[in-house]
Amino acid sequence: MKRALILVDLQNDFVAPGALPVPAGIEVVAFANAVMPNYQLVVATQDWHPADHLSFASQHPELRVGQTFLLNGLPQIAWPDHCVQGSEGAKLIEGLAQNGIQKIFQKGTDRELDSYSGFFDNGHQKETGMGVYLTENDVTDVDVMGLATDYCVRYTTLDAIQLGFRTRVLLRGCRGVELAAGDIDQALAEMARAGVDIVRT
Ligand code: VGL
Ligand code: ZN
Repeated sequence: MKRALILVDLQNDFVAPGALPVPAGIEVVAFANAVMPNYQLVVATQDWHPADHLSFASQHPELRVGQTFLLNGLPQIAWPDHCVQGSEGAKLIEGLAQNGIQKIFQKGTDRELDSYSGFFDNGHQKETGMGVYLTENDVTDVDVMGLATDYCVRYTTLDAIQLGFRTRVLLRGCRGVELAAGDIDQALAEMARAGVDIVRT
C-alpha cells in the first residue's frame, strides 16, 4: 500500500482577496503543511485557464456570475475570471510548503472545457496525466484535500474512486464555495455514496 496526498487548487484566487475566494479557504494551508510530511508522495493540482476561458462569465455578455449555462453540452457555472495562466491569482499560495510537492498537474487549460477534477476535464475527454503518474509511482491510496469541497475536491475524489484508488477526503483540509446553501453537505453525501471515506479528524 502506498498513499499519496493530493492538494487541490491551493491557489491565490481561491482565497481572499482573490478572484473566486472560498470562505475561510486560507485556513487549510497550515493543515496542508502539517500533514505533507506524513506522505511518501505529494502532488498538487492547479487551475490554469487561458484568459478567454469559456467558464468565465466575462466571455458571455448575456450571463452573470453564478448563472448556469451549457458549455459544449455540459452544465456549466459562469465564474468570475480566475486562475489565468501566468497571473498572480493562479500561483500556489505563498505560505504553502511547495518544496514538499513532487509534481503539479494543471487543468482547465482548454478554452472550451472546464475541469474541476484533477484527473479529467468535466466531459472526461482529456486526462491531466495525474492518474498515470500516481499509478506509475505505485500509489494505491489517495488522501484529497483543498479547495473547493463542492467543486474541485468533489470531482477529484469521484474520479479517484473511479480509477480504482482507495480514496479519503480530509475535511479539515477542505473549504467549500456553497453557492447555494447545502452544497457542501450534498457534495460530501455524493462522495460517501461513491465510496470515498470522509475523514473528519
Ligand atoms: C474551482 C470553480 C472554478 C475549484 C475551479 O477549484 O473548486 N471552482 N474553477
Ligand atoms: Zn476554474
